[in-house]
Amino acid sequence: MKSLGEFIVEKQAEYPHARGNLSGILAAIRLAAKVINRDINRAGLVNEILGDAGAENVQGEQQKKLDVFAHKTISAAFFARDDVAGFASEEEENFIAFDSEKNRNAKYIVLTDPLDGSSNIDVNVSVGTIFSIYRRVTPVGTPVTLEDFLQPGSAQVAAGYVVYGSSTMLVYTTGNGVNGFTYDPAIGVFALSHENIRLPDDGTIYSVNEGQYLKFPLGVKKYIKYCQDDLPSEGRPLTSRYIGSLVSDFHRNLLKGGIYMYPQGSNYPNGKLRLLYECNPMAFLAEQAGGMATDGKRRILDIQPTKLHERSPFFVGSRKMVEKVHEFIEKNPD
Ligand code: AHM
Ligand code: MG
Repeated sequence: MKSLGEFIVEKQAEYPHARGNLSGILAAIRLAAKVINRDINRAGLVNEILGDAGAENVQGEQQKKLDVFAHKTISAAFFARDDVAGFASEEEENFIAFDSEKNRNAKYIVLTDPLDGSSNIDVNVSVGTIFSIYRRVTPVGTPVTLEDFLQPGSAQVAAGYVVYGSSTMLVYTTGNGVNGFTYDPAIGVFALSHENIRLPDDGTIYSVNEGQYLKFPLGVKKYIKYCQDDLPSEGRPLTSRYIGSLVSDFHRNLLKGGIYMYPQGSNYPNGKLRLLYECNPMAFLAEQAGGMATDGKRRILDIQPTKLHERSPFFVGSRKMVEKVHEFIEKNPD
């Protein structure tokens, strides 16, 4: 068995000049994941962590107690180390500039969705933590600024997620393939279980909130009808699977092949998902596994963000499926 810790050390050794900062950040995420995992597993038993926090986040969404708790856990895990200069999260309007001298001297910033799909917590459905890591663009030694966070996804140094599912897994990339680690709670170790994950080029699963169908652009509606066509010779109808937890839906499609879509709609003119800590990290993982991620027209990783909590339409998964939905979008402008 190879643990995540061993794997990280091994990878770091391939870069003789690496100083271990990125490894330190991954170790902080690993620790936070264990703490969040423990609390999610007890969510039905412990009143203090189940239910609404009674406040809204910057997106105007109800915060769950576990959202707040996960945000604090991750933030504390980073602050306890010296490798992160700044941190931004779905749960806070502004980024946090860690202001100890050591943190100001750090090279990296991290963006996270601490608990994605949290509306699923109360009903025991899988949720996740998403992270995205960049090298800062402002000089080390100074406090980080918004500019450090508004980098295109192509500048990500590492990205990944933790899925708290029937088992808990951590999946990440540093730009050299995608690897997955399954948590063994008995020994408290993430063990390498999915080496060099490849996203199948084509798939049979489409994931979209079809309740929003009438609000979608025409091209997306037509693609959904294409998925539903009864054409066994071409492998259709496809299978519809939608958990409503991006991490879980993405993870299933990553392993089995499929497409996940959150298009723009009349209720969400720019889509629902956030570019910086939902779309970009998933796009980086998808591409690293051989898949594709776009906003229906542009490659997600090429988009220059202008706001911390910017939203984007999102189409991600098997290359052929994303190309197919593009054909429909191009042929059917609204
Ligand atoms: P969250 O970060 O507030 O949990 O919202 C993001 C989630 C995604 O995990 C999921 O794919 C999507 O919202 C589901 O949205 P909808 O309920 O509109 O289908
Ligand atoms: Mg989210």
